[in-house]
Amino acid sequence: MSRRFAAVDLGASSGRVMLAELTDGLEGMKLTEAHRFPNGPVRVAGRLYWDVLGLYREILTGLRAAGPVSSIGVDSWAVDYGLLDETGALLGNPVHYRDDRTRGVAERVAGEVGAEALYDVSGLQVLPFNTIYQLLTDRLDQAATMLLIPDLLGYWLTGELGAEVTNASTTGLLDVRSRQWASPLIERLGLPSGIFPPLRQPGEAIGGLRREVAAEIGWSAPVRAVGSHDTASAVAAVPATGPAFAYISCGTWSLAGVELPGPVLTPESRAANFTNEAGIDGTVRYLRNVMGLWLLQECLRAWPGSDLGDLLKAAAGERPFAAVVNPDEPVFLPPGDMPARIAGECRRTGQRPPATPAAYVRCVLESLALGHRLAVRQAMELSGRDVEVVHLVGGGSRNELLCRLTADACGLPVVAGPAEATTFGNVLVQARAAGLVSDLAEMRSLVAAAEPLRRYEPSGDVGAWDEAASRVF
Ligand code: ADP
Ligand code: LRH
Repeated sequence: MSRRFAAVDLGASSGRVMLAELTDGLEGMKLTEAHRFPNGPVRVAGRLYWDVLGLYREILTGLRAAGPVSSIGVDSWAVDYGLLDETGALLGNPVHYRDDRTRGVAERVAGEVGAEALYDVSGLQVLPFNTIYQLLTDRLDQAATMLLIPDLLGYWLTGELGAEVTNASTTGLLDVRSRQWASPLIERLGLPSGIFPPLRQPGEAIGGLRREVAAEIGWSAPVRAVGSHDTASAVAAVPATGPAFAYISCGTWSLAGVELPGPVLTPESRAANFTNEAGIDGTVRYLRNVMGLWLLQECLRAWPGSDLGDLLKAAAGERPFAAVVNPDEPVFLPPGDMPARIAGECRRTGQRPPATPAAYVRCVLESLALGHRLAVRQAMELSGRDVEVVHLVGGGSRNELLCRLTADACGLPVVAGPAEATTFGNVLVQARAAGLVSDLAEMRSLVAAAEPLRRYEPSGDVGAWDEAASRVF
């Protein structure tokens, strides 16, 4: 018998509704794209938002196109949220994590609570936009409930309130040890503890579609919690065959690190700004955010009419190491003229800025490879985990030059794919709840069997990477 599942996966650059077909014998898993739609920041009156209602409408279009399924799972980027009033109505449009409303808040909170104490509770890396800092700038007087984006969409689809735990772990307000809301910290910060809904686990049933939703799409099915943080789903679907692997979930962001059985909360780990996010089955995603293909996306936006494929071909022929930047400079975080900011960073570090779009693309990809190398090396050192192979998943795995540069920079083989790892992770958690799959290892072997993967052996001059790194780190 074959079973169909729908995965709603919202990335920061695009959203998709994917249809997966699995057979009981598990000899094959077929993914098809029912609907894909663009996503991105919308600036309104000086503030950056997500178009959350537009995304909801696209989800309904996608579900209608997908046709009836056994269950639906929703994942999205982390951190951002909507607030509901006591009637369940949305209070204001969710703000985009690239908005500057949290400027200075992380520093203020560290001053008040202590950076060590915060890390000891949440194990989270400090990113200026973590939910904890956003909430402290928000108007909460009317708020009855805070819902992270997939939970908000789940509420609109089913009417049920809850907070899925992998995504809740990106708020800065979840206890990294107990995986419960960190009530003493929430109280200490003066946040209203009642707005944090009960936690739910990946695989748990959320509820059936609201009658009006079922009428609109033409069928009904239960919605099930998955690893609703897109990175949790992506890492669950890394097609690793043993424990000695690092991963880079590479899309708008590159999330680079290792999977561990428990958190690393040492002072060295905090100093390196490594995060301990909650994964499927009690695992820990020990990683750091690298700025990712956002750098390239924003360059392309600055060059109307440019073609990514043509630029990547041209970049492959550009002179190596002409210029590199630290991809994680905070100046790159907001939207805006990316080539100008890259040129500024090159000048600041005593390098001549790239002269052509192809040279900029080369600079971006070598800089990202340097960021990948640093994060993978530090993840190994700080966790003590042995790494023999780096799995690169997400849209970035389609970028052959980036995969090759990452293998060279890390001095490790890179196995690229699947590009839709997040969807696989989302679907496989649903399939497991339906009794079709057993554990993480079996999920991973199913992904490896379902997708052609490419392997890049490291080559080139390691000394040249060391020299390039010394210019910017
Ligand atoms: P997100 O989930 O954050 O929106 P994705 O995982 O979908 O991101 O990855 C999107 C990125 O993948 C694009 O910005 C682009 O750089 C890269 N990408 C997608 N398709 C290709 C392709 N055919 N060749 C090279 N790069 C690609
Ligand atoms: C990737 C991601 C990442 C978060 C960022 C906000 O899409 O979820 O794991 O840090 O978005």
